[in-house]
Amino acid sequence: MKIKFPENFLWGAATSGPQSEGSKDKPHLNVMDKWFQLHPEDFHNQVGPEITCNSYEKYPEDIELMQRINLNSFRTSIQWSRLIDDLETGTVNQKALKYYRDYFSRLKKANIKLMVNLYHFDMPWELQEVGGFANKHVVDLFALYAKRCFESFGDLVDMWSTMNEPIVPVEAQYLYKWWYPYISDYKLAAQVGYNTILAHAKAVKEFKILFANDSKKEITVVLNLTPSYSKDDKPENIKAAKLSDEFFNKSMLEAAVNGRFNQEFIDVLKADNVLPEFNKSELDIIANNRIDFLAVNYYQPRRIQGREKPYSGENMPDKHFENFDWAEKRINPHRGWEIHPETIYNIAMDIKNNYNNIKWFISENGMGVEGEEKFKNQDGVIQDDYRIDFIKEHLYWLHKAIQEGSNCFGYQMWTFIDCWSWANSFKNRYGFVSLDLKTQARTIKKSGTWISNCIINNEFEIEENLVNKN
Ligand code: BGP
Repeated sequence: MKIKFPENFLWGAATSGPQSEGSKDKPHLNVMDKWFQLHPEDFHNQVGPEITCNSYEKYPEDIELMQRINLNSFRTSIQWSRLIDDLETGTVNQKALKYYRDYFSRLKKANIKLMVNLYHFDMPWELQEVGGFANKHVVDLFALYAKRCFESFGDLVDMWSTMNEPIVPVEAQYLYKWWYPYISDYKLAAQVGYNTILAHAKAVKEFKILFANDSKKEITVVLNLTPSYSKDDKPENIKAAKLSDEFFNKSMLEAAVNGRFNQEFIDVLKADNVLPEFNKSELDIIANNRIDFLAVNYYQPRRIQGREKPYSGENMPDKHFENFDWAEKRINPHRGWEIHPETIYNIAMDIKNNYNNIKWFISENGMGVEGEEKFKNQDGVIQDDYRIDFIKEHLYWLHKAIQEGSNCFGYQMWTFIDCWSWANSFKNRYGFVSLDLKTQARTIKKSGTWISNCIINNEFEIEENLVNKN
């Protein structure tokens, strides 16, 4: 069956500054750089973020590769810890300015639509030390940094995003101790979540002021949506799944799209005694500075039930729900994440029906695989047919949603060239292009060639066995 996409559909790939540039010439460390210095043993094979893909030096070559696989869009992020010399006054580092301007200009010349994100988990270390987004002064410094970015690159960037997955540091750094500084504190996490939304809204405010006379300039936030499915129809499980959605999806989605928080969510935070400190003028900033379009990272859903036994642990969101292991799930064993392509359709319909059919696109989707070298053919090209099937299945459901009126205008994969990741380093590879860590050589994978054909034709052929495979 042929699947055809609308004209001008954006096809691309996403990465981030801290995961692709390397740290050469940066005036500051960020929290991930420092975490590696303090605890290299936390990182897969003890590989840190100093080099990553060295896109700091190799970006001209990278852009040529993007052209070879016909990408018409690309996302990366500016590193706060690279661009700004004096974090308090927001003075711009001249080397960084030159680097990003050249990088972005070359993308423009190559006709690749550029989306630039401002924050991808990479809090400058000095600011992390004073609390990161737990500190409202840091919120203001973020808005200042955002303003510098808009001023410095406004002429080169097609689409802007304030942050990537703002709920993730709340979970990883302040609730579940996955990442440095390994805090588990529900009240603090709620404050960090709220302050992060405020930082986003203050950045949007700077954007709207600076570009008040240019209605073509648009800004978003990249949200990772992980819809919660209830184990069954029992009211206590449905309620638990709904609440899990409030915490991990709707909190950010409502604030970004509708400028508000759901009353049900506020009531739960109040009852749990963790309501963050806020004031009326901050709520006004959130209400008045909404996004122009939405960017969605989709990897996996959540499977949720009510607590089976009475909860006796610490005060945590988890007192209201727990994960359940769905026996029928398909899983990517390398990353441990469920593969459920149909969820992309459900997300699209939720946006259509409950978020004013706001225009949106998939800003990340992907499959991380360990040990891909074993799939190399004689020419050294990785035969990642599993990734091609993964993309086809997700695009099938996305296309169905578009046919049913979803306002989706693009699809970007995580990632372009295999990149470094938080704690996992280079364990799981996601790219259309493989990276040899010793030589830094880049080689297009089979999926890279596949996507280049898909982009040229704006369509692809899907086999019957991949349709409705869920
Ligand atoms: C997303 C992040 C990316 C990227 C990706 C893959 O949540 O935005 O930064 O890393 O997930 O995840 P991981 O690298 O942990 O496998």
